[in-house]
Formats: sequence, C-alpha cells, structure tokens
Amino acid sequence: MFSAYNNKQPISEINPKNATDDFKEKHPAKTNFEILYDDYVKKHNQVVAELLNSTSRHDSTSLPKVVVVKPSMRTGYGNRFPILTCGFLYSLVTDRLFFIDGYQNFEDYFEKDFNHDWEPVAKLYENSTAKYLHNGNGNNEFALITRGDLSSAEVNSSTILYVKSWDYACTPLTSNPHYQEWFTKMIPDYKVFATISSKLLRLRENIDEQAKNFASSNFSDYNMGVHLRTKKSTKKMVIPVEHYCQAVRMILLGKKENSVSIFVAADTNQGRDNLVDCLHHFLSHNDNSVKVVYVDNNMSVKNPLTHNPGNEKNALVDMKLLSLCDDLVITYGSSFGFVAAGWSDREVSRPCGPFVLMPITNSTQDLTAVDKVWVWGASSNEPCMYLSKSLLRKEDAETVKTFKNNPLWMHYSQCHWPV
Ligand SMILES: Nc1nc2c(ncn2[C@@H]2O[C@H](COP(=O)(O)OP(=O)(O)O)[C@@H](O)[C@H]2O)c(=O)[nH]1
Ligand SMILES: [Mg+2]
Repeated sequence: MFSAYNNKQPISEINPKNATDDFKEKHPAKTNFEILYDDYVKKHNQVVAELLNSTSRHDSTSLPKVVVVKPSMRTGYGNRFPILTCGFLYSLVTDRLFFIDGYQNFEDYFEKDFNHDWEPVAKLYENSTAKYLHNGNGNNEFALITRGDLSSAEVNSSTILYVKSWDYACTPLTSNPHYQEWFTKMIPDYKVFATISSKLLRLRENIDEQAKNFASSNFSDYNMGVHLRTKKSTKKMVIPVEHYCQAVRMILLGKKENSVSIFVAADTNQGRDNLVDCLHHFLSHNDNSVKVVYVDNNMSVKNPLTHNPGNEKNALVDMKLLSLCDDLVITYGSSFGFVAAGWSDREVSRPCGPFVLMPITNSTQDLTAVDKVWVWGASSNEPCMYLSKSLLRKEDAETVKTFKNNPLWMHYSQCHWPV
C-alpha cells in the first residue's frame, strides 16, 4: 500500500473536486490549474519514488492507476505535442499518474518537473489490466471520451489507460458533460493545449534562450509569423508562394505599429528563399519599416529517424518563434503551424487563431485562378483534430451531437486533410 496514492482513495489535493479554496487562499497569485499542476508534480515524485524504492512485492491490484502515452517518435512535433498534452489531460481528470513510453531524449529538449518516463516502472505493471483510449488512427474510444465517465467502475477496472495517436484526439473531452465543471474550474478559457503545454512542454533553457535571443535582436513592435510547408502530399494541389505574400499584405493593412517584422519558417531552403524574395517584392512599395527575418537553418538535412527536414532543435526554435508572433499565417494540412499557434506563452494574446492558407488545384495555365476561399482566419489557436472528421462520420448520433456542443467543433474539424 502506498501512503500517498492508492487505488481506492483519490488524493484530495490532486482531485480537482477537492482542490481546496483554503489552498487557493495561500497562493492567490496562482491559477487553479497551476495549483493542480504543482500538486500533481509533488505527488508524482513522491509516489513514484515510493513505488521504485519499495521492497515489498507489488500486487497488481494495489498499484496506482496510470495513463501511458505512446507517442510515435517517427512523427514531427505537430503530432507529438498534441498527444502528450492529451495524455496529461486524461491523467489529471481521472486522477491517474502520467507516463510517456519511449521518448528517450525528452530531457535533451524539455524541462522535466517530474519523471514521466514509463521505462523504470513498466516492469511493475507487467500483469496489470489495460485499455486503449486511442490505439492508432482508426481505433478511438470517442463515445466514452465525448460523453462517458472516465472514472467509472468499468474504466477503473483497467489499471493502465494507453493513449496512442498522432492527433489532438482528446478535444471531445471538452464537450463531455461529466467534465464541464472541471474545465470551468481548471481551464476556464478552454485553452487546453496552451495551458497544459506551458507546463509539460517547456523548452530547456539553452533552447529557449536561443529563441528569445533571436527575437530580441530581430523582432519589432509587431511581428507576423509565416509557416510555409511545401513537402507534404497535397493531392496534386499547391499553394502559390504569392498567396502567402498577399495574405501578409492584407493583414498588415491598417497596422499602426511603427516597426514590423515578418518571421519566416519553412520546411525547405528553396521555399524559404522564394517566400523571402516574394515578401520583399510585395512589401517594397508599402512600408520600409517592415523587415523580413528568419533563422538560417539548413533544411536540406534530414532527420535520419523521422525523415523530417532540418533537425529537432531548430524545429523547436522555429516553432517557439512562431508562437511568439502577434499574428500567424500557416499552411493547411500542416500541424506544425497549428501547434505553434497553440504553444503560446500566455502573455502573447492573439485574440483569434492563425490565418490558414488553402491549397488550390495545380493548373499550369494560371496558378492564381482561384474558385474558392484560399485563406481563412481560424477562430481559435488550439491545434486541430483531424480525427474529428472520422468522429463525425463514424460515431453514433448522440456522440456526434454531444461533440457539437463545443462551439469550436467546426474549428477542430476543418483544419486538416480528411483521414
Ligand atoms: N526548423 C523547421 N522545421 C520544420 C519546419 N517545418 C517542418 N519542419 C520539420 O518537419 C516536421 C514536420 O512534422 P509536423 O510537426 O508533424 O508537421 P506536419 O508534418 O507539417 O504536419 C517538424 O516537426 C519539423 O521537424 C520549419 O518551418 N522549420
Ligand atoms: Mg505531422
């Protein structure tokens, strides 16, 4: 039996329902979420230390219940960040411990307030019961997540809840009637990704400093970030680089700030050069206080494991710099820009979401002949959930209806390629 954490008794400090107002009084400057997080960290460290130091044999029924995220290390940050965030959200609302399975070099890039590495404890759980909330793209417990109780006796009969996905797949939880009170108390603005990632996905100081130093030398009174993603399967569609430039010019109209920086991040050197040239050309007649800036990454190198362009550290610096911008222009179908938008320090308050550039049919005759919207403004900075399209298509009517109670359901559903 573990003193701080056992199966039958939720820990009062962690359990949001009991997060005492008394505690809040002692920490008036902290949000409820910050109090919850600090409590979680303390308990996690204590319980895991007890688990690992205990000499007694562990009976699998008395082990603390856990959520274990299995991120795919072959994907990019646009896929890894969302599912890590989801796993932590599930662990908070169910009062379970949180672990990540298979992210060996996490601490090379991120600060760690508690050790969430599954490896040291996994052996103890070898005989434990388990259930997948998400098991790859096609298998998701969406009805349960959208309108069920994740702490019901049935779910609780599984000691481990596995979370394996490439998506921001936990979004339907924000529609779930069982958790309205929790969100209202803990994340009242419903910026779930921004709130959780600001704790769980904090850059290590040396990387954060690199981004901040670049910003302090290159950013201006007003900054617009542009993310150009060219190397994705786009079903014979393209986004002309001129569309990015026109979108930038449109957003700049009426901006009153004295100095403006356009920060460019791209997945290829060529794409970045084309965009920078085009921006210079477009903006030359406008306002000579506008400067175009970028980190001079070599995007033609490939990550040997993920085959993504560039390297992981530079990706994080580009993403952080995008997140610091006042407005964003991003590429449809690329999670990198959407996640940058959500990965925002609270002090950057973009009231609306990013502007999203849509692909058009590749016509060699006239690339700019467009018969549909090619740029739109997202209503939120939360990342997209491409699986919401399959939720809407495949789940039962009650689940779909409940999911649509979330006023952002359309935002989540229109931001990515159908799967
Ligand atoms: N440094 C840098 N890396 C990028 C950029 N765009 C894409 N990448 C790399 O390519 C990966 C793409 O994967 P992901 O983040 O999932 O975005 P998606 O594939 O566009 O949906 C990123 O995680 C980065 O490693 C960029 O603008 N700058
Ligand atoms: Mg991706």
